[in-house]
Amino acid sequence: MRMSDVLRQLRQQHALAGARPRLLERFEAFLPITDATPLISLGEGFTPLVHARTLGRAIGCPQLHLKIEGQNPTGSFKDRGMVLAVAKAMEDGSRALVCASTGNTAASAAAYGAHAGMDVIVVLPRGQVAMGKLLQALAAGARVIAVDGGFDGALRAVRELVHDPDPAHPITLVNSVNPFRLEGQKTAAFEVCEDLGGAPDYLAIPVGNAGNITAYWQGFCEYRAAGLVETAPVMLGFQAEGAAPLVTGRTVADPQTVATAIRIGDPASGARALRARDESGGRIEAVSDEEILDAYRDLARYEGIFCEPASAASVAGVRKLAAEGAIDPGTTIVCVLTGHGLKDPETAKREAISPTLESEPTADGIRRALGW
Ligand code: AN7
Repeated sequence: MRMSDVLRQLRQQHALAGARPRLLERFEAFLPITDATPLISLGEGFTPLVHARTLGRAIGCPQLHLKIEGQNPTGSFKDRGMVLAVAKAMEDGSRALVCASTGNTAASAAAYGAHAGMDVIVVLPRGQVAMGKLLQALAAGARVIAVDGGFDGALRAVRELVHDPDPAHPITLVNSVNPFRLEGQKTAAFEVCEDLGGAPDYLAIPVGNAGNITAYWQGFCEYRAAGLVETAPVMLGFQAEGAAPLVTGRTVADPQTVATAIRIGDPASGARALRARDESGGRIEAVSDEEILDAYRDLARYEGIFCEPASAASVAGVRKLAAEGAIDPGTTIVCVLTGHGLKDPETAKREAISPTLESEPTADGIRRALGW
């Protein structure tokens, strides 16, 4: 085929498919959007749902699917809620954003705030933020403040800051206590239903502040109430052992000892997450660091999906429940992978990478290095 024919064909396909949709526009009917809401976009949402055949077979769940939220613009699911929170802040005439964060919310707020021309302040627990996330916030020009006292202390501090507003420095809080965050995040549940042609039997998800599990449950319930799907999934939330306040009988260990997961001792949406669990007949369970890292490595090696360690809690949890016989192998399971592996290069270096082989730049050298 000649080049001009190829181009003509591509143009025709484009005209049929339309441009890439904007998340706020696509799901407008389910979102608190008015004529005055700017429909900003960095290309968030519409992330892939991947059928994990190899890993699914290995853990005895052949219908295992992965929702790859690391493919959002800043590499995590936070962008779905941030786009709406920032659009509503713009609508209100706000000039500045603030959040406390373990890193992904900060990276997202920094990017969308930059896009909106706003000042962004992010308050981070000192020494607990993965390098990729910190660099994203700094690159976007956010003002980064490190505090002691972990994430819970950082969130308390920013809530206090906005509770007692300074007229000289008006500012919008974009943590998930901002209701627009969860409204935006629920769109992931809509996409899962559309890609599967119905709700899955199980939805497995990592839990930190419990905002995302709450948002997914709301999304599934809204699609069911609208008659777009007939069922809603059983919700399975997984917290890192040592930071598992929603799991009965678990105490919160020293957050510093939790190597891989989101270190949150007092989940802001805890009560609503427990309601999602109970209404769906689901569970919230703890998984160990070792189980999380096993799943993290296997996802990359067997499925080609490099997620950040905390994300792998969903797959670790499903693997554990499947091994206990608590999941029917014929069912459709969606595991949410909340963030991209490049967020945390240190953990990748420590846990995931085989050594580099050395060779001179010749075919023979390469054969020798490979042991052929
Ligand atoms: C990869 O960025 O709390 O249960 O400040 O980064 O909705 O809190 C991130 C949490 C799961 C937990 N997976 O979600 C933050 C922050 C990843 C995360 C969670 C987070 P929630």
